[in-house]
Amino acid sequence: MGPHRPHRHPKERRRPHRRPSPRRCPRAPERRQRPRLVHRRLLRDRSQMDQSHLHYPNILHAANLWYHDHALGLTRANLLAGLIGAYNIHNDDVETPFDLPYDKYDRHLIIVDRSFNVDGSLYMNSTGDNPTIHPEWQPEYFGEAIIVNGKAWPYLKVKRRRYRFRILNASNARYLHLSLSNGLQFTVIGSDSSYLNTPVATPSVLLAPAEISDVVIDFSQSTTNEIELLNDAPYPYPTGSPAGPLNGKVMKFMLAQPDPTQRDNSTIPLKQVNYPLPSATDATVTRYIAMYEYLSPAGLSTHLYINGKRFEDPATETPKVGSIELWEVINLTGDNHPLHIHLGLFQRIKVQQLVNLTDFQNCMSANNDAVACNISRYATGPTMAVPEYEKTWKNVVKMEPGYVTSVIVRFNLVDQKSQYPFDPTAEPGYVYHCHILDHEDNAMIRPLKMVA
Ligand SMILES: [Cu+2]
Repeated sequence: MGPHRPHRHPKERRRPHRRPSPRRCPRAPERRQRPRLVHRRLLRDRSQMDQSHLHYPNILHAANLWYHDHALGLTRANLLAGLIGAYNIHNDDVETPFDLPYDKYDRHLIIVDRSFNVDGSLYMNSTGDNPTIHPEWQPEYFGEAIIVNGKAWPYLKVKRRRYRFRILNASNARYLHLSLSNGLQFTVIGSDSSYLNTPVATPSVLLAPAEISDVVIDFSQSTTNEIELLNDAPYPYPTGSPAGPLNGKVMKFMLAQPDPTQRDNSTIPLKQVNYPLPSATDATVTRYIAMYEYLSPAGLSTHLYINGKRFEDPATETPKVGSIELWEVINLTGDNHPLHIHLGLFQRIKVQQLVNLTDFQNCMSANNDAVACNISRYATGPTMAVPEYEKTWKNVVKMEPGYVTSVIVRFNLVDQKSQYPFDPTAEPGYVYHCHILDHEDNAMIRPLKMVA
């Protein structure tokens, strides 16, 4: 959940300034009722370094988050360069009784894929697939090496006990389907934004870009001295190239010899939190959100839009503060997209395949209206189960290609069912977007305007 910048068109950003200054920040709107989340200040004395102050009231429930740059049209390059960080909200009252592994047994694993030049500098191809349309944009960045916490294919020495790992997929476009080479299970205790009501044991987790899995691994159960963390997600997901020998390996755990004197007092609580379950009957508004990808005559991607609209077109998603909505997300593209909604928290309740997809795509391309195109006639295919480890309030949710994904979106505080302690209707407002950074930049992103 990044800080929100005033809306600007990508092209505007590339227009050379008369007095170029890489440190220049946009001025903040006047300080009145606007959320403290976006409070910033620009020092006017150019001889000093410009500063920006962001105030986070941390009123969210206990949560695994991250923060990153969000420059419009340039997010993919800025995050690739490393402008990212993990961010936890901790609640002693809720979490201390859990007795989960803590301190040095509670680790962040921030996973990205990157390519490098021979001198070790980061490599990003800047030649566009359709250079006559866009000189430098490619639909997805995939790196050759897998990097964890800044190191390529690192190892971590661990004791034979429980560890907690907060695993973030901060890749631009790569999905990660993670498993352990000796078959050891993950016990998933939380996702991006929220604990699960009940922990879930699973041999693998699938993380789209920006998703987080909060897991416990019990190395005392290992029958081997080394365990590799593996990835077998195709790229692009789900029908791209299979992961190979380089990007199929993530890192290695090297286990210490058993030590009978060592005690592990940590636990995994059977019951964690008690957040409300998602229900379509709570929703007061239904929205249809269609994802489109546009191709050149040669079949190469030129850009992607949500609802066939540009980012700078007026906001069409205007939820009421405190409300709960049902969003029917219709993925008409060939790839999975991780949808991220700023401010709102959401989860999938149904993932249903579209039948006669080409007919429906043709109608949507011509009319861009799910109701007029009679979506209920097409949303009748088999359903796909939502993994148990994702059944909580999240800020990023995967959208299957050729499916309608029904999500319940909350615009209030999940744990208290109360409204925000700031005015979310204030400018500059919010956005929702695909969290494949290359898609978000061109231009799978739309404004989200909260109303009273
Ligand atoms: Cu996307």
